[in-house]
Amino acid sequence: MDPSEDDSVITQEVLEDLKELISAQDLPSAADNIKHFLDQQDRVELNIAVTGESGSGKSTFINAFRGLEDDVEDAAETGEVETTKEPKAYKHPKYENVKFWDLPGIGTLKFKADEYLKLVQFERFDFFIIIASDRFRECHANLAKEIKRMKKNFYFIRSKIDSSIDGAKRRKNFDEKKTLDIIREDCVNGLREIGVEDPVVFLISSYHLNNYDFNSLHERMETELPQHKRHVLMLTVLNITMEIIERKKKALEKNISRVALLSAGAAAVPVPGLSVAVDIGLLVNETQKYKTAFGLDDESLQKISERSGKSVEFLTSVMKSVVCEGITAGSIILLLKQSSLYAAEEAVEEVLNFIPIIGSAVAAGLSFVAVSYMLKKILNEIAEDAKNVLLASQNNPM
Ligand SMILES: Nc1nc2c(ncn2[C@@H]2O[C@H](COP(=O)(O)OP(=O)(O)OP(=O)(O)O)[C@@H](O)[C@H]2O)c(=O)[nH]1
Ligand SMILES: [Mg+2]
Repeated sequence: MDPSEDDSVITQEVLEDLKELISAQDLPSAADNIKHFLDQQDRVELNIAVTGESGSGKSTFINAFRGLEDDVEDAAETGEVETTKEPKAYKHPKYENVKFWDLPGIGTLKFKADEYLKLVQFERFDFFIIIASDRFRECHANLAKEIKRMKKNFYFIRSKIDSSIDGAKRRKNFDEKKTLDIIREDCVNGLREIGVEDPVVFLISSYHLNNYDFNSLHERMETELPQHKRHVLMLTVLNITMEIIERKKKALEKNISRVALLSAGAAAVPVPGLSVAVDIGLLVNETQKYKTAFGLDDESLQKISERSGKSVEFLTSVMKSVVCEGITAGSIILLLKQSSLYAAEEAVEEVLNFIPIIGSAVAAGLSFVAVSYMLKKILNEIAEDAKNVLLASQNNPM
């Protein structure tokens, strides 16, 4: 979609948001509460346990999820021989509160499932990922049963799907869909037998996360997490499919009303030449967050380049958003100038009904509308660029 088509930023939804954010408070108290909410959101922790038999691909999956190659510093060690003997936490490179816990392989332990879970201190995990690289076995059943008994959630992954497909290709009458169905059925039946209702099995290749079921796995994790943890899981995922980019955009969009109101709060400074007063630093920061979340910062582009074999210059050549060149107070003011032109009088008036502060009301109303408009436009453009970069990394020649 062309971002300019989406001018009507003051939708009913935004007004409802605003009503709720302000409720009976004055602007400074509402801004304080929002600041608290956003600070908390940045500090939310997520602890994801990855378990399964030794050699099933746990460490490789953790690296792939974090967008790291297996052989870089900070990557979880992987290999043909047993490598993970103690629970070890790996932080997400951009969101350090998100930790992936690489647990020892279940097959080699002499412990029973309940002892194993106690040993790894299961309470600290938000949920488990059980990885199986072959048939569904008793050790998977025991572990799944025990995790359920401990009232924790788990997701069952059948890994190394790329090599299963390669193997099946050698047979006559190879049919990819049939092969995948058979693999899935085996695990689904195993889980059903131990009493899991509607079992779901995710077929994954850590070498090609954008294929098979990674997207649905991530979507499912997101919907099943408590509300306050969803945002951070959404931010951490790599932009490897169009669906993920869209979901990420929706998650960031939810904060726009809050950030717009906060920017019109205590730290608002009048912008010369405009009848708005905003906290420019906050807006620079928020825009930078979009860029990082969509993997358009220098470091992420470098990694995409290494993974795809396409040069950084080629990847940046498909980016069109003005903020991709660099985000400064000056560039934000320029965008704000354009956005305040779009701030229709009726919209400002509607907003004013909710911002009951005499004196600065008009400026606050106008600022809210202009900032909301600007952030939405930037977010749309950056998400479009993320899609362009994704396509460029997959298809185009160098
Ligand atoms: N083809 C293919 N190979 C994989 C995949 N994931 C892992 N492997 C390979 O499987 C082997 C074991 O992977 P690891 O990630 O070390 O397995 P692990 O479960 O962490 O093993 P332990 O730490 O010993 O319990 C390595 O040689 C990986 O390269 C995958 O998606 N596809
Ligand atoms: Mg390992």
